[in-house]
Amino acid sequence: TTKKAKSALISVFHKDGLGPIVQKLNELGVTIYSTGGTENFIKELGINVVPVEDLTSYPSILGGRVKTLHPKVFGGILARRENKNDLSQLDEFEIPEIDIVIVDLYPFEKTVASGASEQDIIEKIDIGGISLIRAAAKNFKDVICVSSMNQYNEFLQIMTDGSGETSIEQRKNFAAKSFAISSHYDSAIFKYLNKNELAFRESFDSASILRYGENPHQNGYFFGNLDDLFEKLHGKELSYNNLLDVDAAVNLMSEFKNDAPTFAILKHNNACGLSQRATLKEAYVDALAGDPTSAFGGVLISNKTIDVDTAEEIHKLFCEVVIAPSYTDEALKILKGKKNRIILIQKDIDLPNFQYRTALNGVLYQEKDNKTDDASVIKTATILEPTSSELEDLFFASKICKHTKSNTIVLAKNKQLLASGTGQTSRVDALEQAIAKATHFKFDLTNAVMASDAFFPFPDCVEIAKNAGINAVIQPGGSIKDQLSIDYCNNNKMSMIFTGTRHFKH
Ligand code: 93A
Repeated sequence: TTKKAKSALISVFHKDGLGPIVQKLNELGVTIYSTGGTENFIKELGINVVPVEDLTSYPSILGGRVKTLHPKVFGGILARRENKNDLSQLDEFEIPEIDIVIVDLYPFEKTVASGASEQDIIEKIDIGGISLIRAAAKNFKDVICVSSMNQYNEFLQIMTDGSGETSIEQRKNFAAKSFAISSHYDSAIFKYLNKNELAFRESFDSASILRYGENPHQNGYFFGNLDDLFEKLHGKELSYNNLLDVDAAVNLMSEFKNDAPTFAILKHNNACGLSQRATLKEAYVDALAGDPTSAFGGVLISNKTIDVDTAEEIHKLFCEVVIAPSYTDEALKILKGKKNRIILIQKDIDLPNFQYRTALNGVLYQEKDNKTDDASVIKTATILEPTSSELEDLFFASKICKHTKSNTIVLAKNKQLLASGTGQTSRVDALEQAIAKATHFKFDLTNAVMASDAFFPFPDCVEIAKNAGINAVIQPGGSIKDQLSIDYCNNNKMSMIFTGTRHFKH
């Protein structure tokens, strides 16, 4: 189990401290293979060194990304010295045994800490070095692996004491250190690539005590830093329910961020009014018209600066929260006219791209639904194509649908939300709720469009829609009974497009 080393592969980022080791190995008659920079360093000490390129008969390529990744290198490290087949293959392919591997990895963490660019950081993800370490450590029965400059001294001592011989205990000990190095290294890369999520988790350290939870008899807290996202200009503290509504509002409005003036009114996390118009005032007025009853006590959000005309209209309404990218001075003065009204400036900062919620005795995590239906993904399922204005309304409705509790049906016309069915246990219920609401507020559904968050399992929805005057439909498609809905549309001069993407929101 004691091994006398015949050859070593040395590839190190930090060369300082390596001198005495190569002197020693040279004295012991060990053949040294090495990579570019390390090879130069050794040569300058006047010590014989074989470029790894001579071993592989390959140059270092891709700007150094591939220099040691070669069977001639890894074969010599991984061959089991007690295995006849392994040894005869080394013979066959003229691969020398490598008994010592010395690596010091690209300084990934230091590069991240230096504030380098992403591209520079990515280049500092060591691939060949980490592979050498893992291979040598795996084969600790025959190979000793030095996996960091911090181990140079200890290794030199072993070489000196044993005259080039190492014991199985020493090799196993270095193997364990090697995997500590490689796992730490990969964890650092993981942390870097997940920095947003980790920063999010750190924000849990700062909890704000809320007045109460969803109801006054429940305690409530918010873990996070709202100041990162909003500048609060006026009003009382945001409550637990306000926060949920504000979250729903900013996610919904993110769909319309760069569009014409758009205004949305939310209640219980769903849009009860939303419209897009030439001016923000018109957008507000037509959003309110969608459901003036529900708008009472709602959360309002705009994608544009709130001007005085819009503020005058908003001021007539009792609302909990107003959110906008900015406000004119005059508009702000008017909105501040109600003591408790919360006025927020939404900063131009991306929200986290993931969601957590508790479930049973654990936590659910998911990526956000980042897919927005647009012309690039749709397929017309019917003979009739939607007209271009219907198509615009279909996408408009589908964006609202995505941010409304399932099951949902959204009805829209001329960039105005007419009504939606929200959080129903059946799609038919959702549609009937939407039609009843639209009718209640005296909307004419002729030529309105319908969006559904998920496919229609039966043709009942398209039939009910048609009877209400709707001619164009957007839905994911994918039911085994799609054809029944398609046939109904084709027989009744309706157009229907499939998006292929379901937008459940529970
Ligand atoms: O870019 S790499 O991942 N590709 C490789 O094949 C490779 N082999 C060794 N980096 C690679 N290395 C690393 O190069 C070592 O871990 C060490 O940090 C560095 C030594 O390069 P040089 O000897 O040219 O200074």
